[in-house]
Amino acid sequence: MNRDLTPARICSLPADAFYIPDFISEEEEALLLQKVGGAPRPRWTHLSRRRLQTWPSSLTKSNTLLDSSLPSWLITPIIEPRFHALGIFTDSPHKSPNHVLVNEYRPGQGIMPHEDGAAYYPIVATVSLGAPIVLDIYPKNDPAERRNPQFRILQERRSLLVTKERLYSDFLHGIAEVTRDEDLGAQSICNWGLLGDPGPFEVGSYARETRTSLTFRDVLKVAKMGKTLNFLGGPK
Ligand SMILES: O=C(O)CCC(=O)C(=O)O
Repeated sequence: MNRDLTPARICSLPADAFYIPDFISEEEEALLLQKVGGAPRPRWTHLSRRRLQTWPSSLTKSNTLLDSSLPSWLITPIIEPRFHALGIFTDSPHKSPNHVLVNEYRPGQGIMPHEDGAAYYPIVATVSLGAPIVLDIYPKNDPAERRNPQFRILQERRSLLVTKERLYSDFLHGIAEVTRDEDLGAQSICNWGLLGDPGPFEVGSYARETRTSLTFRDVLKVAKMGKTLNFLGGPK
């Protein structure tokens, strides 16, 4: 896998991370933002520092996904044809993502350093919409280092970031709760050489605007509905 992703590899990171600017077009971005914005209100979970949609549904307490399709707007054109053409989920058990989290961050919002954990196959593909944001990467086993990220990845709007393997399992990731991302440049941003247009960031900072992410994952445990009904005492 990843033959076509080789030029997108973020070489200064431990295996493996890939960054592709302009992964989707402006029209596709506008349509995706319209679909996210048009989702019924109960789809949103309001957290203290961001809001979230979970597609097709939240996992059960035992980290199981009840088998159900993703909506078509999350499949085409991102998963099919682009992820499949790049072979992004070729090694994962279901050969395709079956779960998507939609996170929306307003200026000043973020997400604490965390790991995605054992519910998922260790690969995450993130499409950024609306505005850029910096993702911070921290070593997992060194709490003293939590204040200073070891690596910083700048995600432009419409870009794709794929993180997997060691970067998934041995590091934490988070987004700072700031209204400006600062200290930007070739020395501090590990994918600087892969940016589609570094121009707007060359002044060294930018003001945050509302940024939405679509994070595609493969949940390992999937329960077929029939089995779930049996479990719930439904028809045998
Ligand atoms: O919005 C992002 O890019 C990161 C989201 C994230 O860390 C997560 O969903 O676990």
